[in-house]
Amino acid sequence: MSVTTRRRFLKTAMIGGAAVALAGRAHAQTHAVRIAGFAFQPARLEIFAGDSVTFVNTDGAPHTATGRGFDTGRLSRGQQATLRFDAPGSYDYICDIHPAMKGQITVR
Ligand SMILES: [Cu+2]
Repeated sequence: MSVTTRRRFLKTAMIGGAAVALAGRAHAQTHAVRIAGFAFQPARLEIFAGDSVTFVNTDGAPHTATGRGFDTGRLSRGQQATLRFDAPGSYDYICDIHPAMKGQITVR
């Protein structure tokens, strides 16, 4: 994608209500999930509570990452959204526009 067509926006959301203290971890990490070829890459991701995930759409088609309690909203090509996961659990998600696209984030 070219610099001129690349649009960015940043969205933050807290998953699971109140922020949780990051026990024993000095730095929360931000992980990347690329949306390409109508698939989430990686489709399964394991993170720690307090970490964030940045979803980046590199497809020409618009996509979302939508799960219980979180939603990137519609991402056009080159757009990204960052969501923070504070509550441990397993989060299945889909693309709201193409529900056959599936992913899972496990929060330890
Ligand atoms: Cu999609």
